[in-house]
Amino acid sequence: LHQQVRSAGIIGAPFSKGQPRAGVETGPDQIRAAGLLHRLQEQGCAVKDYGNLVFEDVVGDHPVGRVKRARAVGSANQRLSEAVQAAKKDGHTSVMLGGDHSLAIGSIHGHSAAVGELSVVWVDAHADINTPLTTPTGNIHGQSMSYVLHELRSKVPVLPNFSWIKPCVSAKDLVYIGLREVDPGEHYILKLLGVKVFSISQVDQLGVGRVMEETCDYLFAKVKKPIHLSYDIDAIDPSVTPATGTPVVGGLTYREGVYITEYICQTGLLSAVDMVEVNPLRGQTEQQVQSTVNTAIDLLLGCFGRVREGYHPSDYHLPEP
Ligand code: NNH
Ligand code: MN
Ligand code: MN
Ligand code: MN
Repeated sequence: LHQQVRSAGIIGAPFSKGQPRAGVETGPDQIRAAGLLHRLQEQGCAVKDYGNLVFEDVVGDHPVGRVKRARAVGSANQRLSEAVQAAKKDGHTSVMLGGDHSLAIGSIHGHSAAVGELSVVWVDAHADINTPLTTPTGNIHGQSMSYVLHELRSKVPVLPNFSWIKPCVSAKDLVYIGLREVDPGEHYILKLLGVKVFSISQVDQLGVGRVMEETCDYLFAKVKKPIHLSYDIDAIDPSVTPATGTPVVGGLTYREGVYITEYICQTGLLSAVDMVEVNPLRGQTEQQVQSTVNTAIDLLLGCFGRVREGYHPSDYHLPEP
């Protein structure tokens, strides 16, 4: 049935202070309530649920320059980093359920602290690579990559509660897929660092099959590093996943989105995944919320060996008449 035994270490991160819209902190519980654990177990995946992290309130978290709620984001991510390190040390593929995408800071940091150098595949409508000085919004969920990239170290001031963060990813080990709303400062950074980007336009041009082949050819050119898949649900078209804080028209189809997870899974290198920005309060109907949550689950099932062609047990016998 399954080529290898997989195990998922689920970490709920009910955190929303990397952006201004309430509701995204309910993502982990909604994704669990829709059956994630059972569905993973059903497909032969071992599951350990570490529960939800508890994030302390931070008083006096006033803006630092343009950056909003730095202290809360810094301390939440420090806690998350430790949880991801623990899940990796227990031998699991770490699954971080967000929460907003600022949580990628702690997830990537903890993953790298546990396993060393990583490849990062960032699937998103947005690049989330603003620095505290280029951000047009001040929201840290639009800045996550800037804190973990070696190459941006000298461009990123150390914010309160961020001093524990050590850059741990090289620009050459990062691939973006699905971008379609990139700020000018971000576009400059991507060109400056020569980051590999498959914008939604390249997905149109090449098709998702070639995008994934080229993604892995590029990342595996020298050595095969463990993969960190950071999946922002807003990468998918809002007709499918409307319940998210910043929907952007013209996104990945459901099928393209799932194909990305199937392809990454079959590399055998997936070591941590983030599923972020599912915000049930942003759905206008129950159907919109369910479609968003169910898509998040299907993406995670794809990460853990689900294939759409179907399966049969290795001892299957065709019934004789
Ligand atoms: N680029 C914008 C910013 O930096 C929007 C980021 N919003 C996201 N990112 N949802 O995935 O604030
Ligand atoms: Mn069942
Ligand atoms: Mn994002
Ligand atoms: Mn996004």
